[in-house]
Amino acid sequence: EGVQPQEYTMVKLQLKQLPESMKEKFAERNVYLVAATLRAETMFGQTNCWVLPKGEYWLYETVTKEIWVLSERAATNCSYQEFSKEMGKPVCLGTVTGKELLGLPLSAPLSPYETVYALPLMTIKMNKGTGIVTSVPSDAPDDYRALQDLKENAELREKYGITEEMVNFDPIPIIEIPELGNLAAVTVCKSMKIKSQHSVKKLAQAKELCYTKGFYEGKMIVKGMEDVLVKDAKDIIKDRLIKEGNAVNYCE
Ligand code: A2H
Repeated sequence: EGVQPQEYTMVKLQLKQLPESMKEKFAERNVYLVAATLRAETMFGQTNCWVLPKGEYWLYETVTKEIWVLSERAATNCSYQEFSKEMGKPVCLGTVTGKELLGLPLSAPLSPYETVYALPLMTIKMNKGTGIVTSVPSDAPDDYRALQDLKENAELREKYGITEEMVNFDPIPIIEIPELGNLAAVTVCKSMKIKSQHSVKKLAQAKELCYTKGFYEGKMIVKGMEDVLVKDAKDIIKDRLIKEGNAVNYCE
């Protein structure tokens, strides 16, 4: 937890199907899992979205009547950042647990996969960002490893009601990094022999390597953005997501 304010992009992944507990009351509403990311330019590589099974999430109603699923803490912060009518008074229409969200289909902006799924990540911190994390296994070691855990472990999938189809998504090459290639997180996790999402120390090293090298030396390889440096792409993509109504700026 730094003392510096952190500037995130909140990316909205719309639920294509509601959890049982919401089906009647919210049938006509647009409901989004709202994920906080520092890497807007990687949204082309989304394969799923992470929630904390034991986490409790608010159904936060924004000033424009959208419903955002995020932590209470994030909802309160949002209410100070022009997303609520009254400052400091977030409207809460109910709560859901992460468990209830598991396995639900979503649409993730900019991802080539038309439908992705909400999956369990045990290392989510509820006191950071929104408590929801979008997953880019090509460039985020944590995401790659957690998705591999679910792919490799049928018992883990069963425990959370996750099917093979929900995890059957390949990492997407979106950024080329000198020496690390176009699936940096995969390369680094393999070469460091990281075997679990709970391998916290190694994952922190892997993350640092991918992040620093990727940000300064990486180039985009997605269509229409070929050769744009990652550090230049970030704001271009962020602005595009915001303009299209798929993201907002968020500070904490
Ligand atoms: B990043 P910082 Cl491709 N708990 O987004 C755990 N992790 C969280 C979180 C929470 N409550 N909220 C956000 N995060 C993740 C993309 C990404 C991210 C890529 C590469 C690196 C990377 C796709 N996942 O982060 O502690 C989110 O994952 C490495 C810096 O505030 C968010 O950005 O610095 C990042 O951690 C925020 O971490």
